[in-house]
Amino acid sequence: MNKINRMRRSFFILFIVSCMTVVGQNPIISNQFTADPTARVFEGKVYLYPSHDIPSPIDRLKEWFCMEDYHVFSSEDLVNWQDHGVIVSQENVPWVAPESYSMWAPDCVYYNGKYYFYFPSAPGGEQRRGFAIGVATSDKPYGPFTPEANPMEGVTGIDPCVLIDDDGQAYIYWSGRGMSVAKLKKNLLEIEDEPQQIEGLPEGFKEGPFVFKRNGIYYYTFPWVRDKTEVLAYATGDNPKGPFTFQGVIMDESPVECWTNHHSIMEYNGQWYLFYHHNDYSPSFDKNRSARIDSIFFNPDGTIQKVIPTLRGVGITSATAKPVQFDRYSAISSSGVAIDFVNNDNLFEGWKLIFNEKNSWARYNRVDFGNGNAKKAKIRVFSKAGGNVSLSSILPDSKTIAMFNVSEKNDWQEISVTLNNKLEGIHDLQLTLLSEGELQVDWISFE
Ligand code: FUB
Repeated sequence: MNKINRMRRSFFILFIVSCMTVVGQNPIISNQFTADPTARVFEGKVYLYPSHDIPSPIDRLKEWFCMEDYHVFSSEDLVNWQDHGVIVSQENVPWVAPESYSMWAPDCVYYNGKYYFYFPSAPGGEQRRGFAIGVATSDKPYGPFTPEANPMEGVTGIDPCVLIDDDGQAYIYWSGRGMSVAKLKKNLLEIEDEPQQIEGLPEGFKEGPFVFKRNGIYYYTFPWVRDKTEVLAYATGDNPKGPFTFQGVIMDESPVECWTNHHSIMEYNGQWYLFYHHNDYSPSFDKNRSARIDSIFFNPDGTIQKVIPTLRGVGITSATAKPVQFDRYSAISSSGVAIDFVNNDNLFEGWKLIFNEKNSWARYNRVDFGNGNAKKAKIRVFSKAGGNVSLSSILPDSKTIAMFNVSEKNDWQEISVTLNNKLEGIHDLQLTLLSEGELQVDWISFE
């Protein structure tokens, strides 16, 4: 396929996927892999610029990172995400080596009426060595973006991050051959001074810098191999170029040993959030990763409280818009609950809860019943032995709202019951198995 046809195909794919809405707790995007999530607030919405991991179509990258393009997503509630489709692809950047599949971690900033999308990739032709960083510009946060013909001069590496300071001066940070910073010229396309190394960071492999300013403090945050896999760590300083003082770890190693982590931190509607990735939809191959969000909190002295990854994630789930996925629980009983994929042939179909002990339970917090229009609850359930499950509201007050009597069946079944109580506003819910034997739950919906 020649370059023109490849570009046509990209725009056709862009047309098909734009306007698709993807809903998620953690991981937040369920229609594709999304790594290295950089989140920015533009025009009152959150825009997410992740890398786009794919299973490699070429042998050379079968066991490595493989990315050919970038999508952008937006959300107003951090729950419902609109996929705006492909904004930059290796096929429409003149300097990127064909079939290099190296569109690694990006960033995007707004400056003087334009959006600047920074991305690393493998240069082709004469320049072909290591990684370079390119820029694409747009009038809108969701594109279309026009890539510059050449990568930035004097910037060799990966994981660009741009900070625009309060005085309007922009700085670019990147990794590869150490952790570097340089001032950007007013055009945001070129560096203004010699890159310098960041001082004050701990020994050990580091990458993925993300720098932000809060209450006059510059936070230099980064993935760091403290032991075997990456943790997220941070240092602080009073100058955008450092030196910085190492402060500690924001997030420990992934419990499922995803070797990389990569993050961004931003404030939206008065709450700070950490965007990061694990390999939820690809448990046996950690180069196919998925973006997650959890809330992050600062102490009065500006230090950061450690973030424990959750499945429930952030935001309020509408009771009636989509089924509620209790497998993305807020809490579970200390025994008798397991989680597994619904369909091992398509992991993007998500997970199910498996209750296997009487009185085992799972909680799912912050479900919004609005004005109380929901009259019925439906459960998708699998139980060869049959059994009974109760659904309760445990906050703001404690009451049973539905009982499901599940008959024996060697297949999934959906059971609909009338709610015992009218529910209004936001509730924390609990599902409890009241019988012996195994019972699996895919979801609960309300109408
Ligand atoms: O996504 C490819 C690379 O993995 C990123 O550039 C690194 O930060 C790591 O997340």
